[in-house]
Amino acid sequence: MKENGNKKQEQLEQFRANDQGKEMTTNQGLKLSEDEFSLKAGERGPTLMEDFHFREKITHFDHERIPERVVHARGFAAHGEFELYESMKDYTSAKFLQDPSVKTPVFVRFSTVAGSRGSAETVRDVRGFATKFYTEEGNFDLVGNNIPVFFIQDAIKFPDLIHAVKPEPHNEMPQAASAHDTFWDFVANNQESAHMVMWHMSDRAIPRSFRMMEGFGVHTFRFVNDQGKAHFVKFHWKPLLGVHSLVWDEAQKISGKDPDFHRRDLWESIEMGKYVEYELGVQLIEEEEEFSFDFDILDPTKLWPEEDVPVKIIGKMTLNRNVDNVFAETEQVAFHPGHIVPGIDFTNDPLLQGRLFSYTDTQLIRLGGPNFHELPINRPVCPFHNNQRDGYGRQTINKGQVSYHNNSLANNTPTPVSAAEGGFVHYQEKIEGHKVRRRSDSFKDHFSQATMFWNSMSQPEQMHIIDAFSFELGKVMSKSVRQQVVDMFSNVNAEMAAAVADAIGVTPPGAKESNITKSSPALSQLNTKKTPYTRKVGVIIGHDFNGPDIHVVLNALKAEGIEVQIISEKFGNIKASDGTELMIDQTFLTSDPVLLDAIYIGGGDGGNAKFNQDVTYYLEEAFKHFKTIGTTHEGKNFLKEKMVNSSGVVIGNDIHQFAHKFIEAITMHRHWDRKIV
Ligand code: HDE
Repeated sequence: MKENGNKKQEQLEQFRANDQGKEMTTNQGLKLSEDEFSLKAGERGPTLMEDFHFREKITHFDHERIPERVVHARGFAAHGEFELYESMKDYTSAKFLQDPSVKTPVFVRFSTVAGSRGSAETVRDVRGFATKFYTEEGNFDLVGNNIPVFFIQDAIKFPDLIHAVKPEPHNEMPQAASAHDTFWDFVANNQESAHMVMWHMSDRAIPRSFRMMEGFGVHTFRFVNDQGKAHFVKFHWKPLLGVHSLVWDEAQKISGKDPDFHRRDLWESIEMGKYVEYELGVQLIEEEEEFSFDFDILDPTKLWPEEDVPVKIIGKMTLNRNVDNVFAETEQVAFHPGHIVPGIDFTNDPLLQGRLFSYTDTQLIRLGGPNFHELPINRPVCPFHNNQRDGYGRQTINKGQVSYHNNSLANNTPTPVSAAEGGFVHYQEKIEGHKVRRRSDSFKDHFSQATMFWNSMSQPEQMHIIDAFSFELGKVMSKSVRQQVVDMFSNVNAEMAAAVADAIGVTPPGAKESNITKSSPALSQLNTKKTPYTRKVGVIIGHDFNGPDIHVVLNALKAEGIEVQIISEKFGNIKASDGTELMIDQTFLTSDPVLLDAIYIGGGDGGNAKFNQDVTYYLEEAFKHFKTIGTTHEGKNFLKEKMVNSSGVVIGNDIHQFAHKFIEAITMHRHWDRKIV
């Protein structure tokens, strides 16, 4: 990525340091002559207090850790740019949404919610999708998730939700998992969670990649144009690779084989120059239409079905640069839904209102004081001036004697300015009401959209939801909680609840007729974009493989941007029958079928029983996880009978035809109609 022209990168460049090839000094710049031995009174004597180098080094080390985020602790981030397709002038005065020729630098952090900073990444969880736009008018943070709704309707319940989902306090188990008593007890006793829980039990909660998931602002925001006219708006990120997920058995195994699976995938993509793209979409509702829906548009447990309120695609974000230092950038970045710019404003969504308090508050403990906005990653790219002063770690050297307003000694500057000059003016919504601790009746339908979500799922997606409930509730010790949950979800779909009840040994709820027949095809991942681009294929070969044929396949895969991993027994080169050689990228030991999207058994001779055993394991796992399998030459001999006529298993004679069909099958992501038992 070019530094030039990207204001954020130019700014960060001033803070980047390269220690390689340099002489070692203390933090005071004193050159050191020795870094291995502390200063002692005699070679075998005690360390001296005077050893400033030892003290500095150890003290710094002792203070290296900061508190992890109370939620979203495990995350990974990248830099990029946002470009607009068409001016949004009619809807918003936000400067970065006016001119399609302007590129806005962004920083995006993806995260899981429940796990601690070192937890595995492919757990069943919501994913955070937080974007900081460094605009000319200040930072705009779109702090969203990969699920468009939330568990609760009022921010005051957030500590309860998080206490319930985090490891239980008496034994700190289980890590990064909702499959335990307290989470499900919370669900059953806070039924507003029903819709979100359906998403949480669906494939959305185990994404194949950060690059293959949607992002949602969740709340309803406002766009306000330069005439002061407002629209309600919801934000969407749509990945250009489509929305794709893992299967649960695979996700669990990846947690052990590669706990860094998602960050590695993002990191490697960017390093390879296969930049990561999402389109930004907005759903817009006229102010006058606020009450025209059968749900309250301020209720964060509701989505706006795309078929009713279309998503207008307005721009594209490209992530094209990895961080230089995870702590300095990813860990220290401070997002806040309250970081907005003129032309964008809040609504009275009670969840959003509470978030506006929480995010600064949490940075104060996490980043150690009120000056976190001065950390390089958090600085806006436009100038900032006010009368705030001092505090831990203050970096700005504010000149002059005046730090108050109003004043005459500095001509009453810095000065607030009018809207015409770019000053932020809150949208003047008329508010009337009694001061109450209550929830509007319009927030009380907890099940209609949960049922709509269920109705929108394809058959395999519905099966995955039933399996997910059965797994999660199967881990719940309290039979009463299991029963309560099943009873609750019979309000979503009775058959689903009955299937779960059967799996977990509780009384099936009585049959209930739901009158909700609505579905939203946009919610099913079966209707998503499909492309083989950047998929990872394991190519398994033995000695004396057919060189020319394998090269036909490899070239065809690479031409589609598919990543190829040549796998065999040992590292080194492997010889084809024509004498050519291929370098092995991974061995059966270092790779694993769960880390790959598809397998190609290209033949050759392993020469021993271990090779056959390993190939069989790779095949069985790939088959079980509905992945594309290709075989040619001697590779065909490994196929079990159940695999031969199965969907997504491509068996080749003509090598060109095989390559074509194999890629077609990889494009499908998974072959759900395959019978795996
Ligand atoms: Fe957050 N959330 N949240 N949240 N959230 C935090 O802020 C909070 C909610 C989201 O990569 C914390 O800096 C409350 C919804 C993301 O750094 C904290 C409520 C959505 C991230 C906090 C919510 C989110 C956070 C912890 C209930 C989707 C990670 C560390 C009203 C729209 C950002 C931090 C990153 C992080 C509070 C609900 C998304 C404690 C009180 C809804 C992506 O401030």
